[in-house]
Amino acid sequence: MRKRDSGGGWQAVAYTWKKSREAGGFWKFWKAMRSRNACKTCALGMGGQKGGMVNEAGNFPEVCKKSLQAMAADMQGAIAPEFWRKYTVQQLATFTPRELEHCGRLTQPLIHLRGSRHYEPISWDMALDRIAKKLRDTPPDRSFWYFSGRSSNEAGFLLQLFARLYGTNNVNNCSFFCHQASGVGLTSAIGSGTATVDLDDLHKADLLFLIGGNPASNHPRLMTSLMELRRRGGKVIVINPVREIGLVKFRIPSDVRSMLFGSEIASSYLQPHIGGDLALLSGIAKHLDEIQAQDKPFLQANCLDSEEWLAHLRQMPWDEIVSKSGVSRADIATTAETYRQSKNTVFAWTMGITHHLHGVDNVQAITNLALMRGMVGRRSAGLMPLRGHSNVQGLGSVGVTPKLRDAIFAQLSHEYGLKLPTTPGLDTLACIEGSHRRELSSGFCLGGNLFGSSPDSTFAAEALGRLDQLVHLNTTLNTGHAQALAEETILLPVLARDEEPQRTTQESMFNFVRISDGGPARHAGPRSEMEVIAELAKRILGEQGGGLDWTQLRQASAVRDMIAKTVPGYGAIAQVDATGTEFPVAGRVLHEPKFPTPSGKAKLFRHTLPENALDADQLRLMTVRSEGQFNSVVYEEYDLYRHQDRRDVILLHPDDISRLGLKPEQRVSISSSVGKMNQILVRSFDEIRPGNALMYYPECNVLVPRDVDPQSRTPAFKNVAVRVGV
Ligand SMILES: Nc1nc2c(c(=O)[nH]1)N[C@H]1C(S)=C(S)[C@@H](COP(=O)(O)OP(=O)(O)OC[C@H]3O[C@@H](n4cnc5c(=O)[nH]c(N)nc54)[C@H](O)[C@@H]3O)O[C@H]1N2
Ligand SMILES: Nc1nc2c(c(=O)[nH]1)N[C@H]1C(S)=C(S)[C@@H](COP(=O)(O)OP(=O)(O)OC[C@H]3O[C@@H](n4cnc5c(=O)[nH]c(N)nc54)[C@H](O)[C@@H]3O)O[C@H]1N2
Ligand SMILES: [Mo]
Repeated sequence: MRKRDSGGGWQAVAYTWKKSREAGGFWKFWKAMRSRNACKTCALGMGGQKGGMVNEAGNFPEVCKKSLQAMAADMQGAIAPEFWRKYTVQQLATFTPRELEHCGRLTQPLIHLRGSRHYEPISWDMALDRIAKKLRDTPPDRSFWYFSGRSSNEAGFLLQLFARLYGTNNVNNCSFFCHQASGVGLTSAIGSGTATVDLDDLHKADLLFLIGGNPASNHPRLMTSLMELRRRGGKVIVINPVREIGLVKFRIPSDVRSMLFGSEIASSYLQPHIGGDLALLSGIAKHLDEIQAQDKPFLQANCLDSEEWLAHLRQMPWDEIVSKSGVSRADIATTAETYRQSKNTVFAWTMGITHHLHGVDNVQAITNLALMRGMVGRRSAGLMPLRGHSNVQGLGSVGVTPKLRDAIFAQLSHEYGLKLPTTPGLDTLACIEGSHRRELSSGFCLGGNLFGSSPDSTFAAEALGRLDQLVHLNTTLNTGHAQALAEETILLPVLARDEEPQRTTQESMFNFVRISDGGPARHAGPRSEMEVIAELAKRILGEQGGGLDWTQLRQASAVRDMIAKTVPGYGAIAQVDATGTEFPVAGRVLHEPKFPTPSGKAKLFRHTLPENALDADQLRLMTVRSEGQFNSVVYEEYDLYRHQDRRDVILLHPDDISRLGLKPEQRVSISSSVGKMNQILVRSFDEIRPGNALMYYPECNVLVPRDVDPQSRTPAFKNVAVRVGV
């Protein structure tokens, strides 16, 4: 493959044409992309009432490749009825994630019973009956309820409510594999778990720290904001062990100048070791303290524990900071100087920060650095976790967490008189582990690919395999449907967001609630998620419905009324039907230094730097996304910007290749404490910091151990010690 000098560009435009042909013609595709529905991919919050490809500030066109891929995937034909007779589950288990996604849309309910060779079609009525019967016979705390991040606020609210009325708090979403550390870290420091900025703040910043993320691939629309920031004279400091080409230079498809010449994105690029961020961030703060660049009045007036924190930094040895971060003292000083000169800094971060055993510490360290110069609690500056799924944040807001937030619990109990469980409930990995110990026997998944996303795939398959029943509501086939079969596995085909018969809502990472109008179903067969949930609730909770009328709750507007009355900041959702107006969640964006903590002040946290040393023959492995995938769904095998044409590769720095006596293109085995992958191709990759390695998720989840960050329960997907065997 020809090495590229930039991300984006004509290739992205040509891709639009290719996808539109696959989807049955340009106009059909264009209409689908422009329909009034929130974009299906990341949480930047495109689309909604102003029409597709429009951002929250009303700018058009905002195109990204992933949204095209997701749309084309939903516009696929149906999986033919013969398919299920033709392929055994054993054969399906050998399909790659890409092959499974391209089989087409799921349109009929299916069941697989242990011992049977095939999935069998089953009617909706029979499928729902079987699920209802099994759940009625199961003690509620032996069940778990997993949510991905693509479902609407309405479906999410309804399913968590049903699960609790049924009797369990084993309710969780993919956040425990994603941004949980951001939520926990931010809440501990500033009392609120989401971004403190809106799009307007981002557009006024003069410096952005981009830490542990690859938005050129994963949040492409952010690239326009970064280009504009540079054009108005601002700076972008990238912190990433990999020099991602799209973060060096990007060609924004909607901008002529950028398309022709490319836009420089990073003004400086720091390449720490994997896991070196905590040391690096502490080092930047230590340098600022040494040059007396902290905002003392702000710290005194608005923060707790700043003196203790500074004292802790002062005794932290520079040697330790430099060796653990992998960044030189001089580079740390230069970065601190750049930050000192900035008037309005925004800190953005993604999985390179959260996927660690010290993910919460990482997030607190970012917050410390921002507070140190008074960059939180005012306009044009602040904290911005770049969220994953298009509605993962909304699901968290409306109650998809094990323990229900006190405010929601109180409202549901008082306003509606509901009896809800008070147990702590289990997080995502705890549900997998409980299944393995046979303490859980029923699983219900609203979207996603729980098997494919979990660490230690061998263990995850065993665990899910021990369940009596596993139910999936999905749009397409994925690896979980073939490689993690329970005693009885049921697939229920559901409508995508833009096929819903009723309006739904989604919350973007800027805390802005977007409206999706829905649209005509593309296939007969799939049902609305809300309809399936309400029907099951009716069958399981019986006449009394746990105190609610589940026939009425099929109406999205009735669900929104409940959300308005119970979810903090969501009052305006009650007007969505009358006015069609999108709204910011109240109380989230922080433009005043009044923090929603018990004391009203923000808090600074002290950290010890984690050991990051390896044996001489070990490497630190990060498991990441390629340009051609959305999580466990692989659309294309190639990774355009890292110029890789296949996925069964390990990317190593040339120095490590020679140090370990390897050769590029050689086949090797990669082993960790939990698993081994054979026949992996060594690829020479100058862009990675020596000592570190890169492989593609989800295939390499067999190597990721189940150790989690004790504070957020998130696995260290980005820091796996591995050995290369020949
Ligand atoms: N196209 C596309 N878009 C997506 C997704 C997708 O799969 N495809 N997924 C969505 C979801 S759910 C999420 S959560 C986001 C994910 O968005 P990202 O977090 O950008 O995705 P990853 O591929 O996991 O990449 C993480 C980046 O972190 C860097 N990194 C790894 N380890 C470290 C470290 O220790 N320190 C630092 N500083 N950096 C490190 C890697 O080099 C890589 O550039 O994207 C969302 N958007
Ligand atoms: N090794 C490693 N593991 C990781 C990560 C990593 O970086 N490295 N990243 C982690 C992260 S950040 C995340 S968020 C998780 C992702 O975890 P999940 O959210 O569980 O997984 P996805 O792959 O996004 O789910 C894909 C499936 O969603 C279904 N789907 C698509 N649209 C819809 C819809 O509208 N409704 C319904 N009901 N279903 C739909 C499709 O059938 C598709 O097969 O993975 C985590 N696992
Ligand atoms: Mo994610």
